[in-house]
Amino acid sequence: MTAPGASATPEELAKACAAGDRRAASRLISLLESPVARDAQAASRAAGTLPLPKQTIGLTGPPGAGKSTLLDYLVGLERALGKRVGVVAVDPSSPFTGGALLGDRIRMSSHRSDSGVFIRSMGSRGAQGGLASAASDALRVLGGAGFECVFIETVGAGQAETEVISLADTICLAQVAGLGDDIQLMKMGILEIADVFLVNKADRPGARELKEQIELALHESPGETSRTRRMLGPQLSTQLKLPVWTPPVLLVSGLDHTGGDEIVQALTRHRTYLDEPALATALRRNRIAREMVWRATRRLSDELAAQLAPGAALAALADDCAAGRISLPDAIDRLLGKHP
Ligand SMILES: Nc1nc2c(ncn2[C@@H]2O[C@H](COP(=O)(O)OP(=O)(O)OP(=O)(O)O)[C@@H](O)[C@H]2O)c(=O)[nH]1
Ligand SMILES: [Mg+2]
Repeated sequence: MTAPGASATPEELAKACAAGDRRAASRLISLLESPVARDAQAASRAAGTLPLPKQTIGLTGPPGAGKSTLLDYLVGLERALGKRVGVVAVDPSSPFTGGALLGDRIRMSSHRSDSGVFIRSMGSRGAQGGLASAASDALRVLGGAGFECVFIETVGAGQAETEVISLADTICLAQVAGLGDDIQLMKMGILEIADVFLVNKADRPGARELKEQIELALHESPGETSRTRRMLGPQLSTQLKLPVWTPPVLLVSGLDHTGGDEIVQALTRHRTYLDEPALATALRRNRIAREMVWRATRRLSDELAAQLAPGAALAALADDCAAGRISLPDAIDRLLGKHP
């Protein structure tokens, strides 16, 4: 098959992806991030026909926790198992687009020349749906292009990052000693987001203590900490006889290359856990349904924001409200056309 030309449509690019053309994959992802709504939408539709990767692994954690360094190491280990590996590094604060995150580039440079590895940074919000939608579509592009194991790196802060990380089948949370205390961990609600805990920079003081703190917190945590169970809800979990998943807490160092085999083992174990057929079906449905809801919500909210743009009608309502002629809830009803 000849490579698609410069004027190739998103459908042609998607077809070329499915035939394993990585340049087409790269171009389709750029289109997903396009500020031109029409292009981004067309790319999203074309990407939507491609399959998700067999395994998507989210890696999140505070800035500087060593995520990219760890990924560089993990990519090598997964490659050694013969898998084709993708990495999508999502950084909403990045002013760059198109894989130009300097740090990620340098840290993962050891895989740059490997055609079995695809590394991509995404920072642009694009024209529609936001970063999480573009990242989700990018996962399909990579799945379509034959990358069976795809990592998503993100700093776990705002709404967009939460959506991005929830796209992963398995979530790893990297923590390092010295950034905050166990209380801090609990406050952040981190016990509930991860399937696997990575206490990174094991070469530094305090790592072992942090591992013990997390294990203790998991042990003492009231109620259900399993992400899968929370995602499916108690009723469906009981129906599916969902076994308990106790998140492993692993001491690792991306820099020293220690603990990687344990990570790969934990990822495989979690994959096997999720692959039980009835559970896999329920999770697939749940994931797509959740994504449909947040994408639809986003679309409605964008449409509404455009409709409600400041204008004479809004100003008049605000004046009425300020003068006490109408209450704020009534003014909002009227703004939304819910009042005659
Ligand atoms: N001592 C030690 N330092 C490490 C280790 N892993 C990474 N670092 C260092 O920590 C710093 C941050 O590493 P990154 O891999 O960029 O961390 P990150 O979590 O990807 O950072 P952001 O993407 O900016 O959130 C770098 O200076 C690394 O060299 C480790 O295992 N031990
Ligand atoms: Mg990084």
